Amino acid sequence: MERTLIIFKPDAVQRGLCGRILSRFEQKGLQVVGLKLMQIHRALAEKHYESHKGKGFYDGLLNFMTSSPVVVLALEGKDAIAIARKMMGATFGSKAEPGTIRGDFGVSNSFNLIHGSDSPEAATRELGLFFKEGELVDWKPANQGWVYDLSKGQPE
Ligand code: IDP
Ligand code: MG
Repeated sequence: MERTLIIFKPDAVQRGLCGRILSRFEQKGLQVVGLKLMQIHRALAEKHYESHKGKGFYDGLLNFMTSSPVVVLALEGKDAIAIARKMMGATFGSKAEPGTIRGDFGVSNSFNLIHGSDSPEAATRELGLFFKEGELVDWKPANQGWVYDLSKGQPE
């Protein structure tokens, strides 16, 4: 099982889309193991997006991400990182395919509703930035044996 960090960005919170976006992940079968509303402070935004430092959009991105509360989530599942990225769609709503979160809920070339870790290394790093030890909860969903085929001992 893999864990990924998801952020419902300020535009998703302000537009009242958190419930609908979360429902998509729940319906898919990804399990919520961490969830909170928070305001991202500048230093945390800088750390989170440090690989983009120096790019033209970097300052605007930091302003956007710190401008209003966000919801951060840790999602767990087999291949959760790639599955969540696929569900998010291409970076901007103007290009993202219909059926994806960005494709269905946005049109902007700047505000794009959601962040998702893009690799196992990024997920580990980002989960560590946004969740303290003890904030992630290990639990077994009652329907796990119907979300996955567990007959061989591994989720399939
Ligand atoms: P991703 O979120 O789809 O992985 P990245 O290219 O890694 O996209 O960029 C990180 C974030 O930086 C994007 O989600 C978006 O919020 C912002 N961003 C990227 N490119 C631009 C741009 O050209 N204008 C404004 N914001 C941008
Ligand atoms: Mg990225």
